[in-house]
Amino acid sequence: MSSLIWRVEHFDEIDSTNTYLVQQIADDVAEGLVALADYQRVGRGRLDRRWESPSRASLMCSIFLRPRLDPAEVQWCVAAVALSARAALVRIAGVRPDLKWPNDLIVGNNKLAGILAEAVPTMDRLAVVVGLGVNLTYEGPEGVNATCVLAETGLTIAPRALLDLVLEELEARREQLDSPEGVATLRSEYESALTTIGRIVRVEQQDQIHIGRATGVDGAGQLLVEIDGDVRTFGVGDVTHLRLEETQ
Ligand code: BT5
Repeated sequence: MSSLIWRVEHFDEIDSTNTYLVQQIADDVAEGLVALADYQRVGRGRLDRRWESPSRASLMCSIFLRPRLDPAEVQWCVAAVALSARAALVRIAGVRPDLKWPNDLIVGNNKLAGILAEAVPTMDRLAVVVGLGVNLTYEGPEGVNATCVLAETGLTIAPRALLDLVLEELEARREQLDSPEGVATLRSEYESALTTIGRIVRVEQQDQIHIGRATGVDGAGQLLVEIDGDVRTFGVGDVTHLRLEETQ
């Protein structure tokens, strides 16, 4: 996709880069628009959760993509951004987080980054805003298992420097989103980075809890979990990696 040009809008302060970008999306807006904020008043996680960070202490950005995917395949956008962030973190700081399905980058058991993808209805192809928060010098809110690049490496990284590498890494993966062959390549990179696979997991969905062994992801990036001999497919949910003693 040689026509893809990243256009970064930088804000000292904003409510949420995702909210802003979703509002900007119209049929004539080309993909590649990126919002970057030093501080978010209402940084958002999934459901009604929050992404918290002091000013410039995490990378807070959102990226607008228009891939040739079905709405049910939005998870591949999450995968593309997560893998790009991971590769960028290796290059800039030498830290290689694992991916935790569906939307976290973790080091050990601690969350380093989170992703929030939102599909926007338009007349044209699928439009997706992918928000990325990466802790740089902030170790996350009280009581949350979280970490940051500074704590892991001793390095203080500027948000913009990391963003530029994420976008560079995303160029090739963005192209993969447009063809079944590309998605297959992305899927194998995703499966090898997903530490969830092979683990005993607890999947929480609203009022239901399921426990089983994660065996892989399907063609839409949904998590496959073997529960009592049956393989169940999960498109959404909060996953906890369990230690063996927690399953007994
Ligand atoms: C996420 O949701 O992890 C998605 C985070 C996406 C944030 C980016 S920042 C730029 C863009 N604009 C936005 O408004 N959002 C995106 P979820 O899996 O639901 O996790 C949310 C939970 O993570 C919270 O309930 C807290 O427990 C925890 N949390 C909040 N801030 C954190 C932080 N800085 N580091 C680690 N964990 C955090």
